[in-house]
Amino acid sequence: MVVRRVLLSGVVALVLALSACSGDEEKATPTATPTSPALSVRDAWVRATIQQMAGAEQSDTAAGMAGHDMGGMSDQEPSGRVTGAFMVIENSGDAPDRLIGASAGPEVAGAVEIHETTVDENDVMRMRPIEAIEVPARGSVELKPGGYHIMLLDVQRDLNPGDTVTLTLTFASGATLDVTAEVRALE
Ligand SMILES: [Cu+2]
Repeated sequence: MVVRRVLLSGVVALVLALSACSGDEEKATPTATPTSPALSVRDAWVRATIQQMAGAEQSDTAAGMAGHDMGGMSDQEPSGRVTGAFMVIENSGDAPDRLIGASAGPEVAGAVEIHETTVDENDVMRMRPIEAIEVPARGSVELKPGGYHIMLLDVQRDLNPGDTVTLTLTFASGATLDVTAEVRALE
């Protein structure tokens, strides 16, 4: 406890929360982990899948989705349906956190990854899986087309505007958040 006492109160709370729910192991079980009161999500949405099937008038972002770099995902069919989830993650706590995983349930997506879209020197948009997205203390991070996003791979059904998708976000602190994302067409 001596070590913990010298830490910031927010960090102490996280350490205690982790040790309380993880028992002897460091890894947290998502279903048993309490939602962090410091983390919240707003403006969550998922791009409709039908949009990218049309193909005719794709925006740069949709084209980027279609031309997705499947590096490291060789077990995925390149032609499999993919889409992105976007939101603002807010952290009211004194300690930064990191989004390290997300899931949508096997009935929605065969796999879910955290991605970053970047533009290379030839103005080509590329996406790549990343390990985490930093959520700053007393700040927020935006997941948006052309930037950070949650990638739904091997999508199992049509996602039409007005549908909702429930995503479970997992953070490095051990916190999880269930997010209801509305399906929207790309504008
Ligand atoms: Cu992606």
